[in-house]
Amino acid sequence: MNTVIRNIFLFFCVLIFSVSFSCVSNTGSAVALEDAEEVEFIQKKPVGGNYGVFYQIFVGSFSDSNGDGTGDLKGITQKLDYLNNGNLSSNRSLNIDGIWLTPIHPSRTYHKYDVIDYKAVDRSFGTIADFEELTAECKKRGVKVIIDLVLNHTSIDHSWFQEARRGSQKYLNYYNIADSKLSNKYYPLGYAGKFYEGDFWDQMPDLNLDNPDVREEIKSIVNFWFEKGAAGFRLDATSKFFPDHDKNTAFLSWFTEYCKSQKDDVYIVAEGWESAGIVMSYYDSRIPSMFNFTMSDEKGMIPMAAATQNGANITTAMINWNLLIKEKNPRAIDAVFISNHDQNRSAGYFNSDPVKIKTAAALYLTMPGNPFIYYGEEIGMTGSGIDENKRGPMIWSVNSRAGITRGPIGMTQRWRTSAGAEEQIRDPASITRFYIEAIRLRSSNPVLFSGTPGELKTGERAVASWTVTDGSLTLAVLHNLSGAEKKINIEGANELKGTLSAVYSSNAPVLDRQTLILPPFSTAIVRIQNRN
Ligand SMILES: [Ca+2]
Ligand SMILES: [Ca+2]
Repeated sequence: MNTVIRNIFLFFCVLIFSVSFSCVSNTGSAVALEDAEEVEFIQKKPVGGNYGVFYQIFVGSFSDSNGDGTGDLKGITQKLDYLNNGNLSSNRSLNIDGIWLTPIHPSRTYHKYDVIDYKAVDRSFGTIADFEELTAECKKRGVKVIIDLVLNHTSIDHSWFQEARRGSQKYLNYYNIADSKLSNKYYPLGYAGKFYEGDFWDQMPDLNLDNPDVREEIKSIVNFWFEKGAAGFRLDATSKFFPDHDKNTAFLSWFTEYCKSQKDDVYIVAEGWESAGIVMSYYDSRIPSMFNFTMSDEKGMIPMAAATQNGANITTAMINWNLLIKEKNPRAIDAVFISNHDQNRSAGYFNSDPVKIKTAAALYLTMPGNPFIYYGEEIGMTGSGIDENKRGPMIWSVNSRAGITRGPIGMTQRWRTSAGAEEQIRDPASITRFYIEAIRLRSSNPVLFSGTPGELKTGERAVASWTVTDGSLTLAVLHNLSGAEKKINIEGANELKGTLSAVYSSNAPVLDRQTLILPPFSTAIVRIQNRN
């Protein structure tokens, strides 16, 4: 086909898709472009600013381009069509908007949270040029790449620490050095009888983030990665920067301001694995996002809502959380997730029950803010216990080893999933296809990212429901967490905008005037008539 005819053809495909999508079918309506591999990113998502669905990649375990067993940056670039092929109607692509790469810098460990050089790429992962290629390819697809930045500590092999050990006063000041063992987190420096702080591990000396020279280094690192195409950062262990939470908030404020002065659209999300009250207080820094740990993990609110079929607690907590963080920073974006590289994989604690896995996904992929998917979650991969097990090889296929990594040395669980990404993409009943549909539903309704949530009472404990409003547009989001059909009266219900069903081939939700019929384990997005 010549280009003009092809473009016309694609235009009609999109038109047909748009119409069929607004009419809503829970599966299979959006296959028009499935085989159009040559599509050139014709369907940019309407999601703006720093809103987006993010995908966390544990780099060494994701995709191996050269067969040495270790995941690498070229391997990620090779898998970009799976992550975002630029075509929101495709059933082959997750169409995420952002990627978080766990640390890519030179390091002695497989996890690389002990950095030897902040301005280089670990040889096993590739080169700076590979990173630039990755970010350039991502940019074409509208995908932002944020990199893990570990500022609490370096590796003991970092040249700064080596200099400190040799007695350089300048570099002694880079770390938290004491004349005595101030706590059991202090270790002998091997110079002048001094001790250094190693909050996590004696191999990871804590940086002195009060030191202006260290801050200049950080500025230089930030600019270095902006130049290479990074859209922002995921900040590691921010609650460990100082023993004082107010000082951590002040540091985050300084860091955020500096990044914005260099790149006004920077996106930053921070890990502060602390209680909700402390995480909340860090929003005083006006950092865009903090990970919402309360929602994650086996006993967190999202998995518990799916497991216990109780929609009340999660709804109240989510609404209050969003209102409170936006009081502190009107541009705050909640960062919700159900698992990450430090937590047991969700498929494991759901006993690989696809209905529970899909129900949890439906919940968090329709909540306000930026959802973060942990790689492999979308294929129902399990992995729990020691950290290595949580970071296992991404299973691209169960029929081919191509691109599959060896995984961390020391992992004691074999990877477990009944089908890899390739097999699941072909199976409309799969977990992967459910994630694809849920992301499509979200991206087709940008207010789900940016809207302000409000209460929507149904009187049904097994229904999680809320509204999101942006300007004159209000959508109602309803999830039936139970195996019994629910009939819900929604005042002002105007139009069914989309549905999901965690039970494949079951009936889709139906809106009959103001009555919504929610079949078991289903989700509906309903537009509410403007009340003004
Ligand atoms: Ca490799
Ligand atoms: Ca520290």
